[in-house]
Amino acid sequence: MELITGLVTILSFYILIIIILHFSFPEPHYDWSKIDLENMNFPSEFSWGVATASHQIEGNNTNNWSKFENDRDIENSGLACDHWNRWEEDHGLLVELGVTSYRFSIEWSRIQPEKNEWNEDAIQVYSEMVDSLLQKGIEPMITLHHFSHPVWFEKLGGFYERENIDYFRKYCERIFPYFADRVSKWCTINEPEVFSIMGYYMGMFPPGKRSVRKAIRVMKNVMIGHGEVYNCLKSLKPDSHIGLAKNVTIFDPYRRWNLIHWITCYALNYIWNGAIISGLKKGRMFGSSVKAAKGSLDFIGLNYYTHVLTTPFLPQTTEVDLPARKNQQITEFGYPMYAEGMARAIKILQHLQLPIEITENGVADKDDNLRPNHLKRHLWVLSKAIERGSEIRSYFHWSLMDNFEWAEGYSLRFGLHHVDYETQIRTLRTSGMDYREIINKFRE
Ligand code: IFM
Repeated sequence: MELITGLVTILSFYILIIIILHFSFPEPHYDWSKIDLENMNFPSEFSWGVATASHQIEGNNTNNWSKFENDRDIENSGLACDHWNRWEEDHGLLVELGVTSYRFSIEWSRIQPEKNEWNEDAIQVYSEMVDSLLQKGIEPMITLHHFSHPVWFEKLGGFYERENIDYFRKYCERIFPYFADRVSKWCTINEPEVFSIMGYYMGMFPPGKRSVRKAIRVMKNVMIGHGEVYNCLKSLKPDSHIGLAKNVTIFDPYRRWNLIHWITCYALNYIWNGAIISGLKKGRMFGSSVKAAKGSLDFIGLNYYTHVLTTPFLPQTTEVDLPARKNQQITEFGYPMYAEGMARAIKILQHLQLPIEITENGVADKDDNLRPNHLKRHLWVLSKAIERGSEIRSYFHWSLMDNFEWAEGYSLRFGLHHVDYETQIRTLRTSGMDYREIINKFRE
């Protein structure tokens, strides 16, 4: 009898916890068939953009990534979109889309190919890019580190070694003055959590390590690096707007009645999102100090793609389909389309009490079947968040054109423009035309 009473008490307690969790952390799914996607509104000063990154489009880079591509049996980025030679033509694509801003990254390995070698010609090319954008009325946003860096820096241990942060800061300090009079928006680091976890835990990015301890150490160092660069650049030009691009992935328990799934969800959310937010807010992550990162932002960039349904048996690679809810559409990256999550990601970042820039959002979809709807759903969610009072200043679609998708190579196509890699011909997709129409409707 006592055993039964005990079991009933435990069960009731378990059910109570699950009920509390279920209602405290809902996982909304809209009935999109009842939503009028035309019903959106954006303020006239809202900034409309697209985003790219140097290693994914420029071609012929020699950096930690090209080395990794050669060392591992993965697709080579090679000529990519040959953007280094075709950037003027590509700026024409921006004009055709009607965007008002463009986020791109400067390739550290082009500027400082060796520890003691600086390439002024490369700086000049980026400088001409900035001029060309400004002449076209397009505001540049520059990312200083988007997954790639010089081979010499990687050989020294990259961000794994705390003392190497100095090299990154000195590099940023050196190039910033070339642009600071013309560029006011900067992202120091793109997706610190993706960079650390993919490179040091999943082993799918360079340097291909598989250790939780190493991933956490790198994440902390990257955040210290971000903070130091922020402080340094702000001292050079206090009115610049400097932030970082945070990939916010939403985590939901796969089975909402399973406490283990909730616990996994909580842990992953802390590792992926919470630790970085805590570093930026309190100067602490994973129980240790990252003091330089505290308060080191003028805006927070949001890169939003999906939600992950958690179980303790999560895949150790991105090359599999992740679990999804019934009726969810699965993107070619293997994760579901979940526009509702963008509102949740915005809420998470609001803890920082800063303006938000949507620095990335897009979908891998080679035939453009999903992208038009994907784009409109996310913009609709964004428009509602703005209506509710969120301070969101921009939207940068990922990406201007198909490009080298890191570990997935050229198999995934994220572009508003299709790229024929044989001929390098770019062709605007239907989703690109839709985006152009939306921009046109709301642009000042
Ligand atoms: O292509 C990447 C980008 O470099 C960083 N954010 C996610 C994109 C799509 O996977």
